[in-house]
Amino acid sequence: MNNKMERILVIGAIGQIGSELTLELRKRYGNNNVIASDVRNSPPPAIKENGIFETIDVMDKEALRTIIKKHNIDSIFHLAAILSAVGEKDPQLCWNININGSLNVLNLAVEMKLNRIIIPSSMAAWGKNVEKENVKQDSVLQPTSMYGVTKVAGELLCDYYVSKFGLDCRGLRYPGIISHETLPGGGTTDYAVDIFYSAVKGEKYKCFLSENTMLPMMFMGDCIKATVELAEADFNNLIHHSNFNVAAMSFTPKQLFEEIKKFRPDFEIEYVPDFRQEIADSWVYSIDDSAARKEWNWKPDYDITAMTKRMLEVLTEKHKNGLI
Ligand code: VAH
Repeated sequence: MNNKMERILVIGAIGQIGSELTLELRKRYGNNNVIASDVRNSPPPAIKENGIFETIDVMDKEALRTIIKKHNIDSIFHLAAILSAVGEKDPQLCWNININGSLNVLNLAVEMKLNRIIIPSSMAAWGKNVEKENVKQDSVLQPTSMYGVTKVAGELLCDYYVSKFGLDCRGLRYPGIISHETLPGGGTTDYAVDIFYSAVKGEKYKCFLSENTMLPMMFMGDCIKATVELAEADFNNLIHHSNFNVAAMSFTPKQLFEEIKKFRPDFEIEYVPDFRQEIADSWVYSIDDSAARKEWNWKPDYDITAMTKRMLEVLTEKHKNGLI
């Protein structure tokens, strides 16, 4: 298996994770070796000005083939997906994009003999009949959201392509990701990002989850670190492939509110749960990531205090400069 990763395509490079992952990969592999792409033709300046951007619909297999050939791509990070909240409003769209988009990437990877494919999964892969605390790497997967169903199917597809075709395909189950660069789009954990924008603007935050909704979360710095470390790990050391548990912290909206209040004493919140409460209630409270720690030395850097401090620092500066 030739598993050099030198010419990289990021699909979904305008998204919350894809935009920051593209910048990190360009730092590590060179601006001209990391092609950013998205179905939207509106890359932020940081992406547009320091490398190549292509508009691609991952549902258009032939267009994707053309871009892979044009840029001599050998590895793909596929981050384009419909997330949980949007997915519950349009389950057919969620299935179609998340599954058929991934199938296009996997089939082209085999046909064009690509070296490495990264397709993330999510903590949404768990649902009923599973331990809520420290869910194990190989626990039962019975999600009740369409997004979660697509993540389980995606994990199984990736592992099938590893065993059937010898494809080097890897993935990790992201918790809710918190970041200050690109707003998330359509997730259930997005409250943990939105709340910081209200805090720095001095506005009361209306939280769409109840105060005691415990969920696993991760700061973007750790999300990028985990994604790159898994992508660069020696394939021969990996026992798992498509579905590594990764974790950093777990908290409730109330705990996050209390943490922010340490820095912003006047901050206020109200809890008005909406349809996303049912999705959040189907998810686990915390994750056992011992397999990732053992197989590729995973270790997070940010806890709730370090994350809160960093989010408030950056967003306060952006607010002062009229950027948000
Ligand atoms: C979502 N942020 O809320 C995503 C993520 C498990 C959470 O997959 O849908």
